Amino acid sequence: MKEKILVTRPSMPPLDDYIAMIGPLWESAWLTNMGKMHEEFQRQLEDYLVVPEVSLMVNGHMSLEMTLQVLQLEGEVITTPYTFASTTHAIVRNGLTPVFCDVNPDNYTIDVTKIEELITEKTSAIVPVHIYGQLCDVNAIYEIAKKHNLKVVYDACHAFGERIDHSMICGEMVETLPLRREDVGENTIGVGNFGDASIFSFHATKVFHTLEGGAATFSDHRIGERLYRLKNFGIMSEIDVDGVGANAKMNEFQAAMGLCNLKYIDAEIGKRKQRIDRYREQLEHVKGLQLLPVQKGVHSNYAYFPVVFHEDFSKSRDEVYQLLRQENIFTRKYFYPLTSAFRCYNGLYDPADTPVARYVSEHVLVLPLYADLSLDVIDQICHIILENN
Ligand code: T4K
Repeated sequence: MKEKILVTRPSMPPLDDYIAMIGPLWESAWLTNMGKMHEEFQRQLEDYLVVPEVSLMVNGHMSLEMTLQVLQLEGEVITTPYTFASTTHAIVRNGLTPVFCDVNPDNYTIDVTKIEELITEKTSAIVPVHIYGQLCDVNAIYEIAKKHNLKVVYDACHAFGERIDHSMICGEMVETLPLRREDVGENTIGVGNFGDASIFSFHATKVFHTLEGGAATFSDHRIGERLYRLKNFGIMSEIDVDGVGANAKMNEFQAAMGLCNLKYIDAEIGKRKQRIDRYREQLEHVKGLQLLPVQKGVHSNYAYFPVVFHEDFSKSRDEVYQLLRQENIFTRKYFYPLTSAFRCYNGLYDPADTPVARYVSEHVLVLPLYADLSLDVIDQICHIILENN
């Protein structure tokens, strides 16, 4: 391949759209600290995600870190090690102890049958991850959290814009959700409505981006008020600071990019679907390859295309990685190593405690996927994978 193919490539709105959007910023000279673009983007996002409230942030990581702080958690937090560094770091940077639960072998989200055995009197919350946009078992997590009085913060960084059919959600939980009229009308629920809060990333590499950026969604207005202060150092007024906050604000240029990209998001998701369909046509039902399941009742955003190369496939994950690299195609081993195996946590956790997560991380490869990826390139990638199989 002459051209280098990377695992992803940000979708860019037409340049003229962005220039028109940021023009007023030169005139107003108001560049950050919750300006007009920020307000408008927040409003449009609440509509798009169909959630009661959005708090915009500088990135997904700070959205999680700040939200965990706002909830004033203590002690232990049950989460999974099969994720990006951010999820675990955000817990640790809040002075909390991550307790790693294994993932289920079908879609690599938290194994809800193993959560309860990890709960102790120190447990204050669960931080599940909708990994690759695969929705966790939100019904089971709701039941466990209610029974043990735990907070739930979903890392939904991969799940932007996803929706689930009402019929898939247990009746009792639906009654607790502060659903907006649009939700009921469309008979689907935006993924940001589950738990006490959900966190999204708008990093350049995501389905939807604001250069860098992120957000928390929630229904309790008090969370929004505290986030609003804490993302700006805890400043209440010129002379009053009431909270050990940080600087986690989204600036006006990020918000402007968000407003531009929001116009194209449905088309973006549609193109991703076409590309995933092309991969699936060739890789589905091949012995030794495991693709993500199509989740019943979930309106996917087609965020990633991971393949697990089992031992009975003709090539190992690392061989496929190398073969593709020789052809100028750069896949990624998301998510290897497990966060519990990171050098910075050396000796604290044992990856053997989460054997399914460890196995998946040692066998998974995320293949290139973005809206403008040519279908021919996908065919070539599949050819290289399947050659001599
Ligand atoms: N929770 C989860 C589950 C997450 O996956 C993430 C982020 C977070 C929380 C935290 O959200 P943020 O704080 O990041 O908003 C990338 C992204 O930087 C990261 O946002 C993402 N997850 C993670 C899965 O992927 P790296 O270390 O792989 O990034 P990098 O620079 O190697 O880029 C990946 C590929 O994208 C490269 O092949 C090049 C291409 N690329 C990258 C950039 C930055 C571009 O084509 N253009 C670009 O501007 O982490």
